[in-house]
Amino acid sequence: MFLKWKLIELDEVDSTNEYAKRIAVNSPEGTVIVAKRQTAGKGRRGRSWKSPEGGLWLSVILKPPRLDPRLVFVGALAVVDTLEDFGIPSGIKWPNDVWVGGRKIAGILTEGKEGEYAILGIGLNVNNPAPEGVDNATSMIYHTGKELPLNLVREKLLFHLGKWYEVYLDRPTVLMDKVRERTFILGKIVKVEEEGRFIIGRAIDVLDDGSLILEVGGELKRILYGDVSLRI
Ligand code: BT5
Repeated sequence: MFLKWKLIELDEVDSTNEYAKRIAVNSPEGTVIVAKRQTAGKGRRGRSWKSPEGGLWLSVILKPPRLDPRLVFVGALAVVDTLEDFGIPSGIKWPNDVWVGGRKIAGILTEGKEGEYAILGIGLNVNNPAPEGVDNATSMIYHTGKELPLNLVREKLLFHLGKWYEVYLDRPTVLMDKVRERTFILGKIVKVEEEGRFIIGRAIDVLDDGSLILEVGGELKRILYGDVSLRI
């Protein structure tokens, strides 16, 4: 059974993830906070996420049985499927970006408190121009050539989120099969930043637990969490 969404629509907020965290304990699973603009949109590790009007900025409150790093892929696959609905081919840059034609169109930020809640935050550039001062960003409007009804994009995204969340809960290996299919870095030489160190190697696989396998100087190395850049 799909989640029942309960929407909280805001004109402006600091960050939908922060708002979601403030209300998570007392809110049902499936509560969605969506804002027209964020004044302090967040990426990972204190980075900022540019969130002008025209984009889709939302956070979903979930109550999974346990926190699991693979939740990020629920968001990434939902974005990929949504883009496909609008005729835009995309791929996942492990672990939390979605790219179109070599540029980042969406980012996912998961947070949570064990035993209490998980927050799945998604930022997708839709009608907003790719933000200035950000390398390699793109927006749906550049690929469709026309503005899209934001509500329709949101509806599609929530539909796919509900679908992939069920797969994540019931059949996580099926979720990971899809992630492997949609991850465009496999086979490529990448540079990964892991806890302040850079590792260069060939991306070989994504394991069922969500980790990335790199081949570095003939040896296999497992990366649990990191920032990947393509080395072209
Ligand atoms: C992410 O972090 O990609 C996760 C972004 C999650 C944003 C959503 S919006 C709704 C919810 N509420 C929040 O406050 N956050 C979530 P990371 O992998 O750390 O990437 C951050 C980097 O992406 C920045 O340092 C910029 O280089 C780039 N960036 C910032 N804004 C962007 C945008 N609108 N489009 C593309 N790239 C952007």
